[in-house]
Amino acid sequence: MAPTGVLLLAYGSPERPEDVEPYFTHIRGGRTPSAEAVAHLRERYERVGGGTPLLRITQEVREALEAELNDGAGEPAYRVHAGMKHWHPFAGDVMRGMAAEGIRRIVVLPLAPHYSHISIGGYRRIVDEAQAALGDPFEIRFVESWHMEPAFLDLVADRVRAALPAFAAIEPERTVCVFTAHSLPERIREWRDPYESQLHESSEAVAKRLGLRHWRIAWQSAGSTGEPWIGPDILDELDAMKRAGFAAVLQVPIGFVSDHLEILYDIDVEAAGRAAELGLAFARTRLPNADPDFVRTLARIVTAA
Ligand code: FEC
Repeated sequence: MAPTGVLLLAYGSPERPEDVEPYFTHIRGGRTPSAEAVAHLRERYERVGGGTPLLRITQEVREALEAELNDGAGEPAYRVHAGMKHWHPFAGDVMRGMAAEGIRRIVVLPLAPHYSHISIGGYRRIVDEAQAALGDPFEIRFVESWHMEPAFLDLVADRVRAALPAFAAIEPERTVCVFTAHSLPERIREWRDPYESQLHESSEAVAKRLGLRHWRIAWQSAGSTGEPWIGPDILDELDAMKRAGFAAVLQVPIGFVSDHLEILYDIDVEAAGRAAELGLAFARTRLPNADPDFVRTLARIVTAA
């Protein structure tokens, strides 16, 4: 019997400076962004070393997940692939390769825990289009969200426990955890998108596991598209936490699972910079990346699907 295919999906990242414009144009659905916007994005990639490790980490996860899923099996029961939304290797091309390999059943797992019609719905549309273009080769199980997977919540709680000792010199009463996810345009509320409530649910579940007294939710990485985006933005929330008398802030980017631009620039440069200006002690939790506990979590999600 042909192995079951697993298709991991991630956002995609430009590999070279000259990729930034076509990548950004792809994100914008084919509309070319202004030269200033492209230059500003290129600068952010330069600030984090010329590129981000998103593709490398996703490939490490792919490899480790395949090993985890086939552990102990004689004939491999699973073949894991990784495809991207906005850059190479594009998910549709990866699906073509999986069909050519003879794979007929696939579990599609976006590497983002919370569902939104814009984000995960976008992954779904790409998969459906490729499936139709290839002549319906696959039986598909698409995992829409996994924000309440207990192993994921335990993992995030562990990352918080590991980070809090950085604030050992500050009274616990003056320390606050702020859970963040990528902001989205406010218009998602018009179609009762579950994205905001899912972020609240998962953050609350982690806070409960830890018995946190002080925790909040904020949004990060909002785009400049000329429409309102969901707030409060983390940068404004840092001001608010300072005014509320907190001395230390631990940012927990629970909406992301890998080091990439929204972590390495938006948190490590921008948010950390704002916290320093405000005189707040600041740290963030380590991302799951290709850590063994995360790979085991993904394996549980795949086998359940
Ligand atoms: O490391 C990298 O190179 C890629 C980092 C990256 C990740 C990511 C994840 C999400 N995004 C989400 C929503 C939006 C919406 C727009 C938007 C725009 C950008 C731009 C860059 C970018 N995103 Fe992203 N996103 C990453 C990178 N994102 C670069 C373009 C410049 C900018 O606005 O900063 C607005 C589209 C538009 O302009 O019309 C909406 C969501 C996620 C989390 C889920 C996921 O990972 O798929 C939601 C990683």
